[in-house]
Amino acid sequence: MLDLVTAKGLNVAAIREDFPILQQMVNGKPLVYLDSTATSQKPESVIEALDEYYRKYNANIHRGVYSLAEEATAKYEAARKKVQKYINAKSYREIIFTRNATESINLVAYAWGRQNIRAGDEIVTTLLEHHANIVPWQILAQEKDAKLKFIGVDEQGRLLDDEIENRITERTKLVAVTMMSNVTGTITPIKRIIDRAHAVGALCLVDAAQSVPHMPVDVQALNCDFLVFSGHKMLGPFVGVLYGKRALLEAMPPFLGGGDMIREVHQEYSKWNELPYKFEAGTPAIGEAIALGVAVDYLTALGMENVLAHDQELSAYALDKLGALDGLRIVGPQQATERGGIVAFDVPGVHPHDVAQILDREGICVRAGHHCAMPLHEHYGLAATTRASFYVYTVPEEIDKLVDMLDKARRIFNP
Ligand code: 7TS
Repeated sequence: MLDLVTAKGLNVAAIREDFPILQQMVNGKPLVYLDSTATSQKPESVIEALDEYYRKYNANIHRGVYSLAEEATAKYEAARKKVQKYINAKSYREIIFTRNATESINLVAYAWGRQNIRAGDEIVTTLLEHHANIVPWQILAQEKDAKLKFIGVDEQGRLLDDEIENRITERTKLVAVTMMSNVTGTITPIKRIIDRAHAVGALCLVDAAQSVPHMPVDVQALNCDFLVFSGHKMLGPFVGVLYGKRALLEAMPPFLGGGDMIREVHQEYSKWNELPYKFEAGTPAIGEAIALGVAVDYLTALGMENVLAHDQELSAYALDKLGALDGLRIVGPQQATERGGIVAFDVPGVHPHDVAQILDREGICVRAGHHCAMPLHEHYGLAATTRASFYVYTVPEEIDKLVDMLDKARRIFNP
């Protein structure tokens, strides 16, 4: 086996060998997958882990006393500890498996929000957010007669410093903010925002759906109160994670009621299970969580500093090449060091869906639309953009193919 990392960083040629999907042709052309922001591809080891669970020890957890169930339980709990270590949480009890980042945010909005938000309170979010980090707060604010406020962005998609200061006030109870935008790729000044939230006595929830897969994240260093992400964006299967500080999770009522989240059930009342099980009602995605542990192993072997450096190198390359195309408008920071491996743009005179369709004929996968960030697109006066995004298996030649085809598309539509 070739080394996945060398002194120069990621050995992308070797990494690509681990991803079976990348070996195929699409529409007669080699697959060029530039949509890892939506979901990442999976290495052989992750696919094998999922396959092995279903073939060899498929059983429900936490109940059986037979060997198969014990093996499934041990591996599920071992995966939790891998995730704990990966984000440097203090305790495995602070790691809750959910369906995805969206469900993790809703868990906090329902369980913490309904207990703690009152009329007149303020929740602060930003214009960079994915709908998953806006809509649950809108629903909560409407229900409680609270107010949802937005921190704005400058022309390069960076959060406005003065609004970080003056939108977060004594009335703020929660700040819900992304660590990396899924449209502009902006890396936000997350530590400063968390500190500002704490200075006014508010809590901070970090949407790490794009950052945990692409850069080092340490929840103790950040001192965030909640942090959410999705396994499927970080080489793993469809399972999500909620991190929460233990004292907060202990004080919160359950989100969903059912099996596994209880200690005792009587006709009149129930007693809740200890953490993290209090928030894992019903049978969880067992094989998926186990395979997420294997994805964490893979990313850890690569080194998250190396992953970020690779993404930013590709971003710099893409900004340079795309920037040379006449009239093309790139949204987000001009400096690759201020963003991750995500580049969204507008090709004047060509609808993003047409762009994506033309690219698809060449085997190139990009996203077209508002990327579940309508407020940001509205702010920029754009109905939609085309988005290319990169990950550990992306090579510069794929960006060259994208740029060549965009140039052709531009000339077809604007003769
Ligand atoms: N937060 C951010 C920043 C995201 O990018 C996404 C998904 C979510 C939350 C929600 O994650 P989920 O796993 O619960 O769906 N982003 C995208 C995207 O950009 N294209 O498809 C999904």
